[in-house]
Amino acid sequence: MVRPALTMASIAERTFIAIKPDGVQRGLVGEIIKRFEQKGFKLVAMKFMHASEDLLREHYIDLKDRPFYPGLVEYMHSGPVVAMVWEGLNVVKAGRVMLGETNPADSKPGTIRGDFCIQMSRNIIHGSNSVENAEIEINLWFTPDELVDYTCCEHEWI
Ligand code: IDP
Ligand code: MG
Repeated sequence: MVRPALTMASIAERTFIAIKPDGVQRGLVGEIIKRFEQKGFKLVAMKFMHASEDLLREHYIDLKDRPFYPGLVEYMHSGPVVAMVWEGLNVVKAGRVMLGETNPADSKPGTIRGDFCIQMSRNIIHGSNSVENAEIEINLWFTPDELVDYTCCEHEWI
């Protein structure tokens, strides 16, 4: 049997996922983590935290000139979030597909935003939109020692 070549770089791709304050308040933490686990991605880091306004302003710095930027920072600061790093083949792209579109109204049923929310300004989850941004966001939210290095038995088997 010829197996498709999987390079370490592609398997080890990482994305930054955050369950926003409304996702936490609505009790969707377990459901969201379950979806990433069931898909086959590997959890690398996770913390439950009330993010500072400085961190959130920096996280959304690309949107600083948009009219909704102050409200977005306020929303993200309104309660605790679950910040996570997930790893796996094409995890950035696959994560975005799992999230759905920015506007829940455009998100298909079966996606997280398609299944659990209705408003763009309360869309329960964040996911990096490129490999480059994932790296920036991971470095912004986590210190290197918070990224846990371990072997996942499932991955050894695959
Ligand atoms: P994304 O989260 O799907 O990557 P972005 O365009 O990066 O979408 O926007 C970041 C976040 O800002 C969105 O998830 C959403 O919460 C919020 N947002 C985006 N566009 C609007 C808008 O037009 N009105 C209010 N909030 C918005
Ligand atoms: Mg974005």
